[in-house]
Amino acid sequence: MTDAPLWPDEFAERYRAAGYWRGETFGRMLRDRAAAHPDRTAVVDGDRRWSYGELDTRADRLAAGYAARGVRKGDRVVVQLPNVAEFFEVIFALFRIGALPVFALPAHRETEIRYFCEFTEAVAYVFPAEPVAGFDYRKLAADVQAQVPTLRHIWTAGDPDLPADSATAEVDVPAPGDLAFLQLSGGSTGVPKLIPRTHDDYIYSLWGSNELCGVDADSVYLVALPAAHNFPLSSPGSLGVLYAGGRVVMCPQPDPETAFPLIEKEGVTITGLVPPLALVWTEAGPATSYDLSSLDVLLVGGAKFSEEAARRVTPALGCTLQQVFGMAEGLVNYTRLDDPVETIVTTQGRPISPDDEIRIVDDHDVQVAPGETGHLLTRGPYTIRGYWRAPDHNKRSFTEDGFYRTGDVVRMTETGHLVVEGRAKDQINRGGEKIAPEEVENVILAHPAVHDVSVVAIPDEYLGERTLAYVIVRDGAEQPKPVAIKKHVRERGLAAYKVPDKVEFVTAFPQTGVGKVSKKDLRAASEAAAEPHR
Ligand code: J2J
Repeated sequence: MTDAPLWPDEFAERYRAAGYWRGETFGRMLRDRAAAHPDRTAVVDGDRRWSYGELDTRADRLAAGYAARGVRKGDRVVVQLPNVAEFFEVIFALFRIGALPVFALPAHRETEIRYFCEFTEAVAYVFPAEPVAGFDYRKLAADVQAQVPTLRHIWTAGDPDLPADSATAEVDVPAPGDLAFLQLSGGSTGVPKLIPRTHDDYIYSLWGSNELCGVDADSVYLVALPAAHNFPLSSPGSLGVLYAGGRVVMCPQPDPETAFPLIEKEGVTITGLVPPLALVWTEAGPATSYDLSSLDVLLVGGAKFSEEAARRVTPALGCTLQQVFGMAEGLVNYTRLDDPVETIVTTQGRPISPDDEIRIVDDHDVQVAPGETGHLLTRGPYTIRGYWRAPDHNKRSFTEDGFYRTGDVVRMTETGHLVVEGRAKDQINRGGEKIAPEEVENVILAHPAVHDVSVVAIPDEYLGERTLAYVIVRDGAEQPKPVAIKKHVRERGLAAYKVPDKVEFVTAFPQTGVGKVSKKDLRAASEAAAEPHR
């Protein structure tokens, strides 16, 4: 078994013949754009404006720097950067030499970063030079390096020692069918899974998205969500807009106070938000003194957007709403810009590609009747065939004929649009941020006073879901305060969004027939107990 199970030859040939896989690479793509329009602005970050020519030159210099320090094709490099221009310099430099960025999020802390470095046997970790939201990554970098023997280098973004001043190093350039990077899965297991994406397949998802989202060289995309997340990266995201020759504007924070002035100043035409942020923008829109008239399209996805909230977007912000239901594993669905309003506000869209195969099945993998609700399975030209180095898990997450089990419960309308009705995977979707209960449970279990724990979702008006940890205290131990459990999770080095919102102490969990904790019963109990809160 190879690290990354890719498409069987017959599929690869079909996707190439159909013109989905164009034989491009990210390194080549930037070079071509820079040659075609060197002076056009590619990236804006505060007062800094990098043209395509400048981004291309910077990526080349940094690529030479990485290569000169021994980073080679296929090596993994964990990249953890906020929404800054250097994000693109770093990833294009790595793409050029065929090294694989592993896309960490700025919120990740030591436990997650150490795991990514260890599991991928990363040779380098690239982190922010300056603290982000009060967190200094330098100590984390040093601590992780001390623990992970493969990690030869820790580099800040824009590291002044890095660009090679010698001639460009000889590099073994990647082929279109090679892996381009490892993206993170939302996860439903103890540790996050890594998603291997190739140049060919990801680039198809970019230009396929561009066509459906009206992105062209005049588009200006605001990166409001964390740049490394699959949604703002590729749906159509910063990389889609760079593919089209448009302009990418980095937004350090997604709140209206930060984003609205940037929309006015840069003439932003398109951006993407998770539902809780879309609600905040919708509330702030009508009263703002900033001119938002350039904004044509607001994409909302990552979690279910309620019909009621969806209806308010266009009146409040004056743009078209486009719902997007996507996943870092591949499949992305969009409502079409010219869909009837009723379709836009009540569905999560339909797939990018005519060759995205959709199966909706019951618990026994038998296809349900048209219009019925079931588990969504999918296969296609930009959906992975397996996670990276996870053969056992892959047997569960993929069918024998290569369909990915999304864990989402959906139905299909007569027009082929999907409506997300629920979820079968053990995952919590906290306003678009995905949490694997098992990962948090493992950390809480390490607390000396804890005998057992179960982390479940509770409904939340704003976030959709929040997290609740049910804790059983060890015999003879004193019951800790809820804040002590939260502090423990934080101190063990997990991202803040994984810290349980609520902690409750119980003496027993509901049991399933086979004697396991019944998450379903726990969830039902918590839903019944949840008071509407404001
Ligand atoms: C309900 N659930 C949704 C939606 C994602 C574009 C947009 C989003 C992601 C993303 C992405 C949903 N309604 N509109 O990668 O390119 C839930 C589903 C799905 C999971 C994937 C993109 N949009 N979801 O959110 O990998 O449960 O990708 O399987 O983070 O988010 O999460 P993720």
